[in-house]
Amino acid sequence: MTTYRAAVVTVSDSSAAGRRQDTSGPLLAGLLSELGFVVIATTTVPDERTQIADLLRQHVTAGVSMVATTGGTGLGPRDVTPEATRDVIEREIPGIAEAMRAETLRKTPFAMTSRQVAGSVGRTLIVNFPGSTKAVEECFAVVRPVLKHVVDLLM
Ligand code: MTE
Ligand code: CU1
Repeated sequence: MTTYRAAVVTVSDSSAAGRRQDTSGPLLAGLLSELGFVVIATTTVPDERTQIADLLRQHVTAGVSMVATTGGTGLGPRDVTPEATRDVIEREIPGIAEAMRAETLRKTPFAMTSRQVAGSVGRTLIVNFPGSTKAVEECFAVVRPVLKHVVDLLM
């Protein structure tokens, strides 16, 4: 039987500095566990493009099936998660991000402000989620039915 391993990365200056409790990372880890992924790491990194990209590459090298990030997808001057993700992925999978935005736009017009991307590098899928727990819940519900199949396609 295939073991699906995942890593969760919370991108947030305040959480990385310990000024703010990270709730979205643990939520994402819980949702992935429920789906059958073994979550090997839940880490926090500041909104720094090179640090985010380095951490993503570490997880890719460790051979996880999926890296889920939360935060840093918006329009703030320090929001660089999409750029860091593009630094690492080989192939973008626009449909995954488009589906999350389009489907959750029915719940909030602010969904259009998230620049989240998804893509693959080698056998690893990377998916950006917005920062709030509400957004993580809503967006995860959209991709939940396809995640394992997407990961299978990369193997
Ligand atoms: N997407 C969904 N589905 N639900 C939400 O509540 N919040 C939006 C957006 N995407 C939201 C969402 C808001 S208010 C912001 S500012 C952006 O995600 C970016 O969030 P981030 O910079 O924390 O990633
Ligand atoms: Cu916002």
